[in-house]
Amino acid sequence: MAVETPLKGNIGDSIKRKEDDRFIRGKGNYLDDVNLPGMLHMAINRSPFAHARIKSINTAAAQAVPGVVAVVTGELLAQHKLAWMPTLSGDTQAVLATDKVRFQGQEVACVIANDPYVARDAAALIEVDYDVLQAVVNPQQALKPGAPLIRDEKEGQKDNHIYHWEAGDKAKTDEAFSKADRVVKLDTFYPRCHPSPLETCGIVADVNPATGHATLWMTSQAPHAHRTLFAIVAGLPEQNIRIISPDIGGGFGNKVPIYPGYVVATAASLLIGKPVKWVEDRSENLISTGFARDYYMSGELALRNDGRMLGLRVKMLSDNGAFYADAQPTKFRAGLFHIVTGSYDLPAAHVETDGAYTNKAPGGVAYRCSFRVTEASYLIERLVESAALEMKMDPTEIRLKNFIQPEQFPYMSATGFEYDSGNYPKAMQVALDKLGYKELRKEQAEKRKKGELMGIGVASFTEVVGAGPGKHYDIAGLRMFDSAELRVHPTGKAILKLGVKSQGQGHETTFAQIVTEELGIPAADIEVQEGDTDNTPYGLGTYASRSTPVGGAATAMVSRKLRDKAKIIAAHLLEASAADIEFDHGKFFVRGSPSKSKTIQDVAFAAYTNLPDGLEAGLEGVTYYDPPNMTYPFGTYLVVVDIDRGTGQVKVRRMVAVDDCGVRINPMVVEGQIHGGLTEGFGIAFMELITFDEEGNCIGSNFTDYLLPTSWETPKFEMGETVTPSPHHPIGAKGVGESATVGSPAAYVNAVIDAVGHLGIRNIDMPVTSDKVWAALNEKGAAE
Ligand code: MCN
Ligand code: CUM
Repeated sequence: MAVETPLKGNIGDSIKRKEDDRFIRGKGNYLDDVNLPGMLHMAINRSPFAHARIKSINTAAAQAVPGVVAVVTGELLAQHKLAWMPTLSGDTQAVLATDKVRFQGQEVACVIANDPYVARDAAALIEVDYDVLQAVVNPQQALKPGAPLIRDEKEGQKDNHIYHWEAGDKAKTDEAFSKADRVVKLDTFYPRCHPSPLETCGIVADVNPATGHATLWMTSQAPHAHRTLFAIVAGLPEQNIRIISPDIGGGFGNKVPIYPGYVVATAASLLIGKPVKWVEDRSENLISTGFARDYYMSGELALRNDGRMLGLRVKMLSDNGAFYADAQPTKFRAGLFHIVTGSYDLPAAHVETDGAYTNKAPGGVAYRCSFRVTEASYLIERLVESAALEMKMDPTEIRLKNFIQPEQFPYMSATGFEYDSGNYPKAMQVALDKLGYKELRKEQAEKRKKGELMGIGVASFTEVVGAGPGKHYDIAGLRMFDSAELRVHPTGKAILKLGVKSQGQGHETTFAQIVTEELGIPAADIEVQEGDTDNTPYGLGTYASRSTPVGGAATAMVSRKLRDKAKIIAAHLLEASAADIEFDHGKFFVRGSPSKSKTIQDVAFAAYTNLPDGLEAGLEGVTYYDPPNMTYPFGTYLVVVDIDRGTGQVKVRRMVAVDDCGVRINPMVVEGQIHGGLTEGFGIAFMELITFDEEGNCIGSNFTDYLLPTSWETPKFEMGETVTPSPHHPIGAKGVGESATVGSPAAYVNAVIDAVGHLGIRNIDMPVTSDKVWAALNEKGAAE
């Protein structure tokens, strides 16, 4: 019987995820698992109103509850200059409201008690006297003259407008439109949805009154950046702050912002001198933490009669809620909406965007999105679908006609982005073959004759992930590079420390694999550490699928640094010159004689025991990597749906997803990322919605109103791949963590429109629920 040799964990090996061992045994260490002696608990009193002036706050009843240690109000925080804090986009946000509440669920006061339930009960006893004001619940309403002013505390703020921003070339775009045979227009809305990680947000703040050291266990996707911001906001010396991000039960962007609860718990621990824990419940997470989208988009595509695209014009209006708190580079106010030209060779484009304050929770960019790429991708893919429909072209044909061609890379887009590499026609072909596209079109035609509704949706998305370079990208002024520190111990085992932070993406496995490939140490012998600011090198954290493009590149580079030193040591051991040493998968040998070799383990031991004269001991190093460009993963997604004319119910019959994220480090992990993203895309397209009534009451504040897909609803996915390496990444990898959430919603919606387009239905906004589909059919006299 053949014995299977276990995979060493080189690039391309689908080894099992190391971290899952502790997760599936229930041995993970999540925020709520952190318990310290003498720890107190915090609960938050939140506003029931979306917009109201605070007349008075009476804390007496709460204070009188046995077990309550303190009640913190905005007034108390104001004495320490902590009632307001800066947001990641340079605005300010109330930590605890002092003047007004500006969204339902806003933090008003906090109770600190010796028991979490006592804290909750007491928080409910805080009496707040409100003067209710008119609420503004959408950005169109917010920008009307005479709309209630939400941010009246901001000096110089006379209305609810936040920013106006443009990209591309207006004159050139206008010219393209004037020469066009036809213009196709689409107005669409990408509704507010929520990342909804399984684990909500929380903190255990432990400020030592004797030393002044603050240890903060925090659900943070970016612990280093958060530490710097804490140092600046709280005025604490940065070396006295240690942020530890323990195991994270999903982030999806929700754990990028700094939330008021973190700040109050830290302040409370500082004032009381005891550790304070705060953990949100599900509704608190849904109503007050970083949401996603809420974007109104209007696109126009200028075309020639043969289907060639000439220009793109886009206007967007973004609902940012009461505080402008998107995490996004300061240079790009609307994030990476620039790549709205997608996979197409568009000679001209002009993008305009405005942001408005409303009486809704702040946030806006979170949820597998790379700073608004999701909305951009949705718009262009829906717009191309509309064009195909109006021009009676096959949606694959119009795409093939306009794709940026493989030989055009590196490609400079009309809005000034340099796409690194791609082969769009190939990804589409692989997807079409896998689906059996032609046959299905025939089936569709047959069905249509019988009055049955079947649709095939196409989306050929390109996204952009992996911020920096630092000269173009920053968060709150901090340049976006990332880092890796590698220590190889005498026995040849290693510890890799990273500036990024996994929330479930499998970093402990995949980053070890990069070292395995570069140095030959088996992945099982490499411990990956992240998320502790005292013990990992500075980095900007994990979001925008930047870990592999940036942290992964840093890992490869630090491994190569160590390899160069290892060659000098190997030369010493082999009594040769370092220039003659070759390396192949963990073995060093003199060029031409591979039989006499030293392993990386031999070399590691020698690094501490037997060094050539003059060489420093040890085998360790650190690399800070500032990428020359971002990476541009892409793919084609195809969806087949059947629609019931009696109920409007949409059934996803098939979903084929072909992704290209360059070189795959661990194909199984990549597929897992895509599965998750396709599921989220499905939820966004068909189920998830956070909406608000006229008074600003949040509808969608729990999982019976806000519908996440379970295994019952989720379709089966058929996956395929192409590999177009990134030319500037040391191992050719592009990010993949967001691709499927970015690319799939348009594919699902396009499938629905493909099924009903012949009836004259051009658009149904997400979530495409059966009642909306039925109503659209009914309007055209096509419902049963
Ligand atoms: N990978 C690979 N080969 C590639 C690209 C990636 O093997 N060519 C592996 C990576 O090494 C890593 C994983 O795939 O283990 C995702 O890598 P990457 O695309 O670099 O994304 P990040 O690690 O930076 O993760 C961030 C991304 C984002 S922005 C969101 S939001 C999101 C996502 O990842 N949140 C997630 N996927 C998630 N998955 C889980 N389980 N939980 C989340 O909160
Ligand atoms: Cu924008 S969600 Mo992810 O980039 O953490």
